[in-house]
Amino acid sequence: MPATTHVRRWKTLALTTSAVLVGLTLPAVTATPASATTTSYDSTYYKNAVGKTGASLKSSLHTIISSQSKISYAAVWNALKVTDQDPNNSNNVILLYSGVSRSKSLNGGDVGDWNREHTWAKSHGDFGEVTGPGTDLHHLRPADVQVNGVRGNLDFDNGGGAVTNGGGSRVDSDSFEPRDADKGDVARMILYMAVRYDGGDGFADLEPDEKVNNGSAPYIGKLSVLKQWNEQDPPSAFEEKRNQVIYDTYQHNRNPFIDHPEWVEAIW
Ligand SMILES: [Ca+2]
Ligand SMILES: [Ca+2]
Repeated sequence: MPATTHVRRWKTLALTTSAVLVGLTLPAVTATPASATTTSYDSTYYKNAVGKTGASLKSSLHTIISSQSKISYAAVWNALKVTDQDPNNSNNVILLYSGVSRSKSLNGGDVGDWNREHTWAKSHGDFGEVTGPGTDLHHLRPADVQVNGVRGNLDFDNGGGAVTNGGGSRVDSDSFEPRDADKGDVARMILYMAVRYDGGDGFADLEPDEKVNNGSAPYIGKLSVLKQWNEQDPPSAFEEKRNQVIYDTYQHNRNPFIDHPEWVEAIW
């Protein structure tokens, strides 16, 4: 799909309002140029990236998002209780892959608990749990202990059998498919990691590729599927709020693909 489908709702409303005010016919959304995707950060946070494409855009975004605060792995527990709070129940968090709402107090390692899922599996590049990619909230999510175990370090692809209590997620011998509502989230988290970590800070250069069975290589596949998922499941209010909380409270950097999902196609 073209990037023009990603026009923000408020932008469409603004067009509607101005069109009504001057008595003109509302322009079709499909006629809006791709550059119409705008955020309030374009003239500030993203000012050195706006207008670029390809390797130049990726490089600019790397520089921008690498300026950040970092937290310890122990501190991730409490951070996730804020970033992933259930909008309808402040005692709970929403779990990745299953969509289940579960008590914040059930964080741990037992059956029925939730734990800290590394969407970019930590073995792919072997960055572990030291402060760095292993503690980067932009790809860490609460997940059910057992569902997290099923995902393991699998690459992402379509297909497989239903994951038990997985909310519609699927798994086979070499890949994991999140439920539909998490597909775009996963794609944007993986691609954030690829841009953020380029090998210059003592950690591996993380990159997406077209394979499954990447094992311990610093790659995650499949890129073509992640690109589809980014289009299929655009950023939700939950995902945008999470990005904002990480920016405001914890790391002071943003996931550019939540703000500008069309930048996925502009780079890859
Ligand atoms: Ca989503
Ligand atoms: Ca990289």
